[in-house]
Amino acid sequence: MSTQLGTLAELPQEYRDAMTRVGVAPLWPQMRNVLPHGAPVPVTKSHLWAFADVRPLLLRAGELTPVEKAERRVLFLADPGRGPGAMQATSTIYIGLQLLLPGETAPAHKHTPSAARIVVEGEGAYTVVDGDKLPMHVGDLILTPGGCWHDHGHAGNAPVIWLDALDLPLFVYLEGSYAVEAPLQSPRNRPDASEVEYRSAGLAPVRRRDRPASTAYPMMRFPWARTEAALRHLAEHNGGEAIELDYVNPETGQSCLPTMGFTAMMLRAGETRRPPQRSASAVYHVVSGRGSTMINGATHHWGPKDTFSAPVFAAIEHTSASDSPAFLVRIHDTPLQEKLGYYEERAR
Ligand code: 1HN
Repeated sequence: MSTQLGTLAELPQEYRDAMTRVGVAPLWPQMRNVLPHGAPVPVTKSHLWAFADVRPLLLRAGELTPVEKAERRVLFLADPGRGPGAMQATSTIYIGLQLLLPGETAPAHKHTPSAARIVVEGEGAYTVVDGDKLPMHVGDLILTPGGCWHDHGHAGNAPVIWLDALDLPLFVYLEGSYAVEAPLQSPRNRPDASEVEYRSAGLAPVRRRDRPASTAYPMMRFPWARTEAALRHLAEHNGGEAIELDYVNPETGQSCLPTMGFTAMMLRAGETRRPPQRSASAVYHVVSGRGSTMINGATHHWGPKDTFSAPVFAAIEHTSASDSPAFLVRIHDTPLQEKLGYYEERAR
Protein backbone atom coordinates (compact mmCIF):
# COMPACT_ATOMS: atom_id res chain seq x y z
CA MET A 1 0.00 0.00 0.00
CA SER A 2 2.63 2.57 0.95
CA THR A 3 5.17 1.56 -1.67
CA GLN A 4 8.08 3.96 -1.92
CA LEU A 5 7.47 6.00 -5.07
CA GLY A 6 10.20 6.96 -7.55
CA THR A 7 12.07 10.23 -7.09
CA LEU A 8 13.12 12.98 -9.47
CA ALA A 9 16.80 12.19 -8.82
CA GLU A 10 16.31 8.69 -10.29
CA LEU A 11 15.45 10.17 -13.69
CA PRO A 12 18.14 11.07 -16.27
CA GLN A 13 19.00 14.77 -16.31
CA GLU A 14 18.39 15.13 -20.06
CA TYR A 15 14.86 13.68 -19.56
CA ARG A 16 14.18 16.13 -16.73
CA ASP A 17 15.43 19.03 -18.87
CA ALA A 18 13.26 17.89 -21.78
CA MET A 19 10.18 17.82 -19.53
CA THR A 20 10.93 21.31 -18.23
CA ARG A 21 11.29 22.66 -21.79
CA VAL A 22 7.91 21.24 -22.76
CA GLY A 23 6.28 22.42 -19.53
CA VAL A 24 5.41 19.09 -17.91
CA ALA A 25 6.55 17.29 -14.76
CA PRO A 26 6.17 13.76 -13.35
CA LEU A 27 3.44 13.25 -10.76
CA TRP A 28 4.91 10.32 -8.84
CA PRO A 29 7.74 12.15 -7.00
CA GLN A 30 5.12 14.57 -5.60
CA MET A 31 2.19 12.20 -5.20
CA ARG A 32 2.57 11.76 -1.43
CA ASN A 33 2.92 15.51 -0.88
CA VAL A 34 -0.51 16.19 -2.29
CA LEU A 35 -2.15 12.98 -1.04
CA PRO A 36 -0.60 12.05 2.31
CA HIS A 37 -1.97 8.86 3.87
CA GLY A 38 -4.78 8.99 6.43
CA ALA A 39 -4.93 12.71 7.18
CA PRO A 40 -3.69 15.99 5.76
CA VAL A 41 -0.29 17.36 6.83
CA PRO A 42 -1.13 20.97 7.71
CA VAL A 43 1.16 23.88 6.84
CA THR A 44 -0.55 25.98 9.53
CA LYS A 45 1.27 26.18 12.89
CA SER A 46 -0.78 26.88 15.97
CA HIS A 47 0.03 30.27 17.46
CA LEU A 48 -1.24 32.60 20.20
CA TRP A 49 -1.39 36.33 19.55
CA ALA A 50 -1.57 38.05 22.94
CA PHE A 51 -3.68 41.20 22.79
CA ALA A 52 -1.17 42.90 25.11
CA ASP A 53 1.51 42.42 22.42
CA VAL A 54 -0.53 43.54 19.42
CA ARG A 55 -2.46 46.44 21.01
CA PRO A 56 0.50 48.85 21.41
CA LEU A 57 1.61 48.23 17.83
CA LEU A 58 -1.90 48.88 16.59
CA LEU A 59 -2.17 52.10 18.61
CA ARG A 60 1.17 53.16 17.13
CA ALA A 61 -0.24 52.56 13.66
CA GLY A 62 -2.87 55.11 14.71
CA GLU A 63 -0.07 57.66 15.16
CA LEU A 64 2.00 56.63 12.15
CA THR A 65 -0.64 56.11 9.49
CA PRO A 66 -3.72 58.31 9.06
CA VAL A 67 -6.81 56.27 8.28
CA GLU A 68 -7.06 57.92 4.84
CA LYS A 69 -3.69 56.37 4.01
CA ALA A 70 -4.75 52.94 5.18
CA GLU A 71 -8.41 52.68 4.14
CA ARG A 72 -8.56 49.96 6.82
CA ARG A 73 -5.98 50.37 9.62
CA VAL A 74 -5.25 46.73 10.36
CA LEU A 75 -2.47 44.51 11.64
CA PHE A 76 -3.16 40.99 10.45
CA LEU A 77 -2.21 37.76 12.22
CA ALA A 78 0.45 35.92 10.21
CA ASP A 79 0.56 32.13 10.49
CA PRO A 80 4.13 31.21 11.55
CA GLY A 81 3.81 28.03 9.49
CA ARG A 82 3.78 30.20 6.36
CA GLY A 83 6.52 32.62 7.41
CA PRO A 84 6.49 36.35 8.24
CA GLY A 85 3.87 38.43 6.45
CA ALA A 86 1.60 35.53 5.47
CA MET A 87 -1.84 37.09 5.11
CA GLN A 88 -3.64 34.23 6.77
CA ALA A 89 -3.98 32.66 10.20
CA THR A 90 -4.97 29.23 8.86
CA SER A 91 -5.42 27.70 5.41
CA THR A 92 -8.74 29.48 4.81
CA ILE A 93 -9.08 32.10 7.54
CA TYR A 94 -7.70 35.64 7.54
CA ILE A 95 -7.71 37.47 10.88
CA GLY A 96 -6.80 41.11 11.49
CA LEU A 97 -7.10 43.58 14.34
CA GLN A 98 -8.46 46.93 13.18
CA LEU A 99 -8.17 50.32 14.88
CA LEU A 100 -10.56 53.22 14.44
CA LEU A 101 -9.93 56.44 16.38
CA PRO A 102 -12.69 58.79 17.56
CA GLY A 103 -14.17 60.76 14.67
CA GLU A 104 -12.55 58.60 11.98
CA THR A 105 -14.41 56.88 9.18
CA ALA A 106 -13.41 54.06 6.83
CA PRO A 107 -14.99 54.44 3.39
CA ALA A 108 -17.59 52.12 1.90
CA HIS A 109 -16.63 49.20 -0.26
CA LYS A 110 -17.92 45.76 -1.10
CA HIS A 111 -15.91 42.72 -2.07
CA THR A 112 -16.23 39.09 -2.99
CA PRO A 113 -14.82 37.63 0.29
CA SER A 114 -17.12 37.64 3.31
CA ALA A 115 -16.15 39.24 6.60
CA ALA A 116 -17.30 39.28 10.19
CA ARG A 117 -16.06 41.39 13.07
CA ILE A 118 -15.86 40.70 16.78
CA VAL A 119 -15.54 43.88 18.82
CA VAL A 120 -12.54 43.71 21.16
CA GLU A 121 -12.23 47.10 22.87
CA GLY A 122 -13.99 50.45 23.06
CA GLU A 123 -17.49 51.80 22.58
CA GLY A 124 -19.09 54.16 20.08
CA ALA A 125 -18.10 52.64 16.74
CA TYR A 126 -20.57 51.40 14.17
CA THR A 127 -20.56 49.63 10.84
CA VAL A 128 -23.10 50.43 8.13
CA VAL A 129 -23.99 47.33 6.08
CA ASP A 130 -26.23 47.89 3.05
CA GLY A 131 -27.72 50.92 4.77
CA ASP A 132 -28.28 49.31 8.19
CA LYS A 133 -26.34 51.04 10.97
CA LEU A 134 -24.97 48.39 13.33
CA PRO A 135 -23.74 49.56 16.74
CA MET A 136 -20.56 47.79 17.88
CA HIS A 137 -20.35 46.69 21.51
CA VAL A 138 -17.57 44.52 22.93
CA GLY A 139 -18.12 40.88 21.95
CA ASP A 140 -20.74 41.61 19.26
CA LEU A 141 -20.46 39.64 16.03
CA ILE A 142 -21.15 41.84 13.01
CA LEU A 143 -21.45 40.35 9.51
CA THR A 144 -20.41 41.98 6.27
CA PRO A 145 -21.16 39.15 3.82
CA GLY A 146 -19.56 39.13 0.37
CA GLY A 147 -21.22 41.63 -1.96
CA CYS A 148 -22.62 43.85 0.83
CA TRP A 149 -21.57 47.49 1.07
CA HIS A 150 -19.88 48.34 4.35
CA ASP A 151 -18.24 51.36 5.93
CA HIS A 152 -17.19 52.08 9.50
CA GLY A 153 -17.48 55.14 11.75
CA HIS A 154 -16.69 56.04 15.35
CA ALA A 155 -18.69 58.51 17.44
CA GLY A 156 -17.09 57.59 20.80
CA ASN A 157 -14.14 59.19 22.56
CA ALA A 158 -11.53 56.43 22.89
CA PRO A 159 -9.91 54.09 20.36
CA VAL A 160 -11.99 51.16 19.14
CA ILE A 161 -10.39 47.85 18.19
CA TRP A 162 -12.14 44.95 16.56
CA LEU A 163 -11.14 41.62 15.09
CA ASP A 164 -11.85 41.04 11.40
CA ALA A 165 -12.31 37.48 10.12
CA LEU A 166 -12.46 36.95 6.36
CA ASP A 167 -12.42 34.00 3.98
CA LEU A 168 -9.88 36.02 2.01
CA PRO A 169 -7.22 33.25 1.60
CA LEU A 170 -9.82 31.09 -0.12
CA PHE A 171 -10.85 33.89 -2.48
CA VAL A 172 -7.23 34.74 -3.26
CA TYR A 173 -6.59 31.07 -4.04
CA LEU A 174 -9.68 31.04 -6.28
CA GLU A 175 -8.40 34.21 -8.06
CA GLY A 176 -11.79 35.59 -7.09
CA SER A 177 -10.90 38.42 -4.71
CA TYR A 178 -11.73 42.02 -5.66
CA ALA A 179 -13.46 45.11 -4.27
CA VAL A 180 -15.63 47.98 -5.51
CA GLU A 181 -15.44 51.33 -3.69
CA ALA A 182 -17.99 54.03 -2.89
CA PRO A 183 -18.50 57.06 -0.62
CA LEU A 184 -19.94 56.59 2.90
CA GLN A 185 -23.53 55.32 2.99
CA SER A 186 -26.43 57.23 4.55
CA PRO A 187 -27.88 54.80 7.09
CA ARG A 188 -31.61 54.18 7.39
CA ASN A 189 -33.18 55.72 10.46
CA ARG A 190 -34.18 52.52 12.28
CA PRO A 191 -32.54 49.94 14.57
CA ASP A 192 -30.85 46.94 12.93
CA ALA A 193 -32.72 43.67 12.37
CA SER A 194 -31.35 42.04 15.56
CA GLU A 195 -33.40 44.63 17.50
CA VAL A 196 -36.55 44.33 15.38
CA GLU A 197 -37.43 41.26 13.29
CA TYR A 198 -34.98 38.79 14.89
CA ARG A 199 -35.23 39.52 18.62
CA SER A 200 -36.35 36.02 19.62
CA ALA A 201 -34.61 32.76 18.75
CA GLY A 202 -37.01 30.31 17.13
CA LEU A 203 -39.40 33.02 16.07
CA ALA A 204 -38.64 34.30 12.60
CA PRO A 205 -40.68 36.66 10.49
CA VAL A 206 -42.67 34.83 7.79
CA ARG A 207 -40.28 34.40 4.94
CA ARG A 208 -40.95 36.37 1.81
CA ARG A 209 -40.38 34.27 -1.28
CA ASP A 210 -40.13 37.36 -3.46
CA ARG A 211 -37.11 38.78 -1.66
CA PRO A 212 -34.12 39.59 -3.83
CA ALA A 213 -30.96 37.52 -3.38
CA SER A 214 -29.25 40.58 -1.92
CA THR A 215 -31.24 40.06 1.30
CA ALA A 216 -29.95 36.52 1.80
CA TYR A 217 -28.44 37.73 5.10
CA PRO A 218 -31.41 38.89 7.18
CA MET A 219 -29.50 39.57 10.43
CA MET A 220 -26.09 41.20 10.41
CA ARG A 221 -25.51 41.75 14.12
CA PHE A 222 -25.41 39.26 17.01
CA PRO A 223 -25.24 41.22 20.27
CA TRP A 224 -22.83 39.59 22.74
CA ALA A 225 -25.06 40.23 25.77
CA ARG A 226 -27.64 37.83 24.30
CA THR A 227 -25.03 35.26 23.26
CA GLU A 228 -23.48 35.15 26.73
CA ALA A 229 -26.90 34.93 28.38
CA ALA A 230 -27.84 32.02 26.08
CA LEU A 231 -24.59 30.18 26.87
CA ARG A 232 -25.05 30.64 30.62
CA HIS A 233 -28.62 29.41 30.38
CA LEU A 234 -27.55 26.38 28.36
CA ALA A 235 -24.87 25.63 30.95
CA GLU A 236 -27.52 25.23 33.63
CA HIS A 237 -29.56 22.74 31.66
CA ASN A 238 -27.33 20.69 29.36
CA GLY A 239 -26.09 18.14 31.86
CA GLY A 240 -22.38 18.70 31.57
CA GLU A 241 -22.19 18.61 27.75
CA ALA A 242 -19.99 21.09 25.90
CA ILE A 243 -21.62 24.51 25.97
CA GLU A 244 -21.54 25.73 22.39
CA LEU A 245 -23.89 27.72 20.17
CA ASP A 246 -23.50 28.27 16.44
CA TYR A 247 -24.24 31.65 14.92
CA VAL A 248 -26.81 30.94 12.21
CA ASN A 249 -28.98 32.72 9.71
CA PRO A 250 -32.24 33.01 11.70
CA GLU A 251 -34.40 32.33 8.63
CA THR A 252 -32.66 29.23 7.31
CA GLY A 253 -30.76 27.83 10.29
CA GLN A 254 -27.69 27.60 8.04
CA SER A 255 -24.29 29.02 8.99
CA CYS A 256 -24.39 32.81 9.13
CA LEU A 257 -21.81 33.12 6.29
CA PRO A 258 -21.22 30.74 3.37
CA THR A 259 -17.70 29.45 4.15
CA MET A 260 -16.86 30.60 7.68
CA GLY A 261 -18.57 29.29 10.80
CA PHE A 262 -18.77 31.06 14.15
CA THR A 263 -19.38 29.15 17.35
CA ALA A 264 -19.74 30.76 20.78
CA MET A 265 -18.27 28.59 23.54
CA MET A 266 -18.45 28.67 27.31
CA LEU A 267 -16.09 26.72 29.53
CA ARG A 268 -17.33 26.31 33.09
CA ALA A 269 -14.90 27.40 35.83
CA GLY A 270 -12.17 24.77 36.07
CA GLU A 271 -13.55 22.69 33.21
CA THR A 272 -11.41 20.59 30.84
CA ARG A 273 -12.74 19.74 27.36
CA ARG A 274 -11.24 17.52 24.68
CA PRO A 275 -13.22 18.13 21.51
CA PRO A 276 -13.01 15.62 18.67
CA GLN A 277 -10.29 16.13 16.08
CA ARG A 278 -12.03 18.19 13.44
CA SER A 279 -11.12 18.46 9.78
CA ALA A 280 -11.82 22.21 10.03
CA SER A 281 -9.11 24.72 10.91
CA ALA A 282 -9.98 27.24 13.60
CA VAL A 283 -9.14 30.53 15.26
CA TYR A 284 -10.26 31.07 18.86
CA HIS A 285 -10.92 34.55 20.22
CA VAL A 286 -11.25 34.94 23.98
CA VAL A 287 -14.08 37.29 24.91
CA SER A 288 -13.58 36.89 28.65
CA GLY A 289 -12.02 34.55 31.19
CA ARG A 290 -8.66 32.83 31.43
CA GLY A 291 -7.35 29.39 30.78
CA SER A 292 -5.04 27.31 28.65
CA THR A 293 -5.36 25.21 25.53
CA MET A 294 -3.07 22.38 24.52
CA ILE A 295 -2.88 22.03 20.75
CA ASN A 296 -0.90 19.10 19.35
CA GLY A 297 1.07 18.91 22.59
CA ALA A 298 1.99 22.61 22.98
CA THR A 299 0.15 24.76 25.52
CA HIS A 300 -1.10 28.33 25.04
CA HIS A 301 -2.08 30.29 28.16
CA TRP A 302 -4.80 32.77 27.30
CA GLY A 303 -6.73 35.65 28.81
CA PRO A 304 -9.32 38.18 27.68
CA LYS A 305 -8.97 39.47 24.08
CA ASP A 306 -6.24 36.97 23.12
CA THR A 307 -6.52 35.00 19.87
CA PHE A 308 -5.03 31.62 18.94
CA SER A 309 -5.13 29.28 15.97
CA ALA A 310 -5.46 25.54 15.46
CA PRO A 311 -4.65 23.67 12.23
CA VAL A 312 -6.89 21.02 10.69
CA PHE A 313 -7.25 17.77 12.68
CA ALA A 314 -5.57 19.32 15.74
CA ALA A 315 -5.66 17.43 19.04
CA ILE A 316 -7.10 20.05 21.38
CA GLU A 317 -7.63 20.26 25.13
CA HIS A 318 -9.10 23.40 26.72
CA THR A 319 -8.93 24.10 30.45
CA SER A 320 -10.48 27.18 32.04
CA ALA A 321 -9.23 28.83 35.21
CA SER A 322 -10.86 27.54 38.36
CA ASP A 323 -12.32 30.85 39.56
CA SER A 324 -14.65 31.86 36.71
CA PRO A 325 -16.09 30.62 33.41
CA ALA A 326 -14.49 31.53 30.11
CA PHE A 327 -16.19 32.66 26.91
CA LEU A 328 -14.62 32.19 23.48
CA VAL A 329 -15.71 32.45 19.88
CA ARG A 330 -14.40 29.78 17.52
CA ILE A 331 -14.03 30.89 13.92
CA HIS A 332 -13.74 27.92 11.57
CA ASP A 333 -14.27 26.68 8.06
CA THR A 334 -16.76 23.89 8.80
CA PRO A 335 -19.47 25.37 6.50
CA LEU A 336 -17.04 25.33 3.57
CA GLN A 337 -15.96 21.76 4.26
CA GLU A 338 -19.59 20.64 4.63
CA LYS A 339 -20.43 22.22 1.29
CA LEU A 340 -17.48 20.41 -0.26
CA GLY A 341 -18.67 17.19 1.38
CA TYR A 342 -15.67 16.26 3.50
CA TYR A 343 -16.14 17.76 6.98
CA GLU A 344 -15.15 15.13 9.52
CA GLU A 345 -14.78 14.66 13.29
CA ARG A 346 -12.65 11.92 14.85
CA ALA A 347 -13.31 10.94 18.45
CA ARG A 348 -10.26 11.10 20.71
C1 1HN B 1 -11.91 44.75 4.76
O1 1HN B 1 -12.83 45.10 3.86
C2 1HN B 1 -12.02 45.20 6.07
O2 1HN B 1 -14.03 46.36 5.70
C3 1HN B 1 -11.10 44.78 7.02
O3 1HN B 1 -13.09 46.62 7.60
C4 1HN B 1 -10.06 43.97 6.67
C5 1HN B 1 -8.85 42.72 4.98
C6 1HN B 1 -8.69 42.31 3.71
C7 1HN B 1 -9.61 42.67 2.74
C8 1HN B 1 -10.69 43.46 3.06
C9 1HN B 1 -13.13 46.11 6.47
C10 1HN B 1 -9.92 43.53 5.35
C11 1HN B 1 -10.84 43.90 4.38
